[in-house]
Amino acid sequence: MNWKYLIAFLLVGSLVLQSCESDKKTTTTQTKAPVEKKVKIPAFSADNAFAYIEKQLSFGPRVPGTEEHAACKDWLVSELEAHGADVVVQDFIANIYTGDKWQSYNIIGQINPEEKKRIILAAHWDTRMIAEEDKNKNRQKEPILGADDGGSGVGVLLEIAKILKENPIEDLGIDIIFFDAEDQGKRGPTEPPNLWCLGSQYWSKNKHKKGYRANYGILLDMVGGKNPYFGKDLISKEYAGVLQEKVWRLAHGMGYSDMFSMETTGNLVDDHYFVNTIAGIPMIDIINYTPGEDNGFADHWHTHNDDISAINKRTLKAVGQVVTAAIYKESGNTFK
Ligand code: AHN
Ligand code: ZN
Repeated sequence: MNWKYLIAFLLVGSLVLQSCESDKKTTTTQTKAPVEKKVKIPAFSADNAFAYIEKQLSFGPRVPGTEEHAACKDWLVSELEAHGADVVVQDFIANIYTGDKWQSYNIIGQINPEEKKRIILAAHWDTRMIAEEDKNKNRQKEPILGADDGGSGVGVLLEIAKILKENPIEDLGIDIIFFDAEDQGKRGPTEPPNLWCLGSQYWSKNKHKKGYRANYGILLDMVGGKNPYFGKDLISKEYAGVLQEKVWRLAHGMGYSDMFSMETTGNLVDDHYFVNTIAGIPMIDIINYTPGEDNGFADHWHTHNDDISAINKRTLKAVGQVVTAAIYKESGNTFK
């Protein structure tokens, strides 16, 4: 065979092959299942999460507009950056129901910022300006330390940021969002829900990046108390029911059925409510709430007993390990 024929033969052959491939492409465009990879799920350290809570408490109560709050913000930013996150601080003024206008900050730590497929892990980082549930009337006007209510979710997520630095994942972006001014709302059955969760409302209307999208989000709120009851709240069920189901099934498979209850709880207004309804991103809440009991929250809730003694390491471990497993399984496309 002479060279000219050989080259012509190869050219025609490759054209035929190419056309076959483009045929294949056009016929298999629907739901091509992503490749499943077995990923190792790193161990979550409850000791580290506990230390991150202690560190937050060392600043004092983190009420928006105070020095303690600003100092803790700087530390949170540096800690996320130390764990390799690309951090955006979103400044805003929180208009509190009292008429106060407080300087507030949403803190967003982006991991793999260029990845299209993204998951949000969120918690509020502010602490309540009053202790209206405290038995001691003289101290009800003082702000709380918020070890569980404020500290716990952040502590768990900082440990997850550390894990992500030490065990990098590919093909998946994570945004750790610390919402501010969640807990400065007005209590009462007739009060509008939008007096709460001012940071998540602000973020949902003004995302940190133009055109920002995430596949879904997981919110942690009061995830450090002893003997918690993590039931399925109805807001999560309505807007992100499939995800809620998957996370609760995962928790049961990991041996945490004593904390994660398959029962539904109630319509809990929390940061996830606004992310679901305003931003349109499905987000579930893992929150210690027992319906029908008094206010439904733990005994230390909105009291001065919400200090480090309210924190239980086994609870931190359960929540932290479940969320860690969810994201590593997601990165391996085996979260089902
Ligand atoms: C209300 O009490 C309206 N929502 C519960 C959200 C919350 C308060 N999370 C922590 N503190
Ligand atoms: Zn609270």
